[in-house]
Amino acid sequence: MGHGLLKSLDEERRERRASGESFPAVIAIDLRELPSEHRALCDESFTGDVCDEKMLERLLASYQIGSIYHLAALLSTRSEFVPEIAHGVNVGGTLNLLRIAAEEAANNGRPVQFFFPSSIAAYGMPDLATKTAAGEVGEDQFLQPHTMYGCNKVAGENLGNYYAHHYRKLASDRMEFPVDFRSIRFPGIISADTVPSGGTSDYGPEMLHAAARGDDYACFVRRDARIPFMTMPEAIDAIRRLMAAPKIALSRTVYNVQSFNPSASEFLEEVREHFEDAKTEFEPDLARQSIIDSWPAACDDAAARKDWGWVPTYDLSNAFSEYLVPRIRARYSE
Ligand code: AKB
Repeated sequence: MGHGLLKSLDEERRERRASGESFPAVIAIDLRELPSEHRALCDESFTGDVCDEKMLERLLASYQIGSIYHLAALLSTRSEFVPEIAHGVNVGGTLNLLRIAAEEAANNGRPVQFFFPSSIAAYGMPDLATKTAAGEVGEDQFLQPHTMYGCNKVAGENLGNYYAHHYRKLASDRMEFPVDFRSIRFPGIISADTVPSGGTSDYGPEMLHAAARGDDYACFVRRDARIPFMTMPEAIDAIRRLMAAPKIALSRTVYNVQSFNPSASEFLEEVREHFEDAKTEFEPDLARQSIIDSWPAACDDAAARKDWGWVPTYDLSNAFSEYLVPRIRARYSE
């Protein structure tokens, strides 16, 4: 997601600057040094850890910050092996950045925009019958997550809402609304360019990329497993669209989006439309399957459509034919 966002910001940055307009500097921070092609997409890049408060304070002292896009996280599967570490990164890191945003806003006298990628992991469907009956789940339903990652995402959303509306409520020198917090609960995301790791929705992209490579794939969910997905370009477009929306148009701080929600076997059928020899077998991992069963089959994204013009670019079929398969074939033919 970080690479896709840098690419999108860079496109606008070059366009605006070429026409003589100003565009804020883009500063990227990652745990590991950015590859050279990513460094070319931003004005400066640093290696650093969102849990390192001293590093963040040094950054605060070096730049005037207008917007923060906070993408650092341990995903759902990895977090279940190290839940306390996940809490430290996913919530501690988020809190550090929210504090930076609020202090910067107070320094400059204007709110700092803050994008927080939440997740369908924030939901906790109590059982399969309820999941099936619930259909499209709204943003304020079933918010009892079954994973540490989901708990962290709900905590991040609530912290963002606090910094946006209630920060230092009793302090006489408080600033009203220092952080313009905006969040999207992302479904599973499928990229043609990268294969994710550490997530539980990874079975979709893993299945597709394995088929494209001609590799065997043991799918760790049941054939009937169903959650919402979208493509990476749609996720990046949704972030940019939400962050560009006038604040007055936004009725909430956290939004659902989704593009398609196939079962795992429907997903495999689509894969085999393009890679007919795909050697995929279903070998459910019951523990990971229980995470998928706790996530909604579909999300109601009416608020995002109404408030800031979210519309999916693809359905399942044209996501494969127009984006995923052409890009993946090119990637594996290199
Ligand atoms: C995961 O699977 O953990 C993530 C997510 C759905 O937020 N991709």
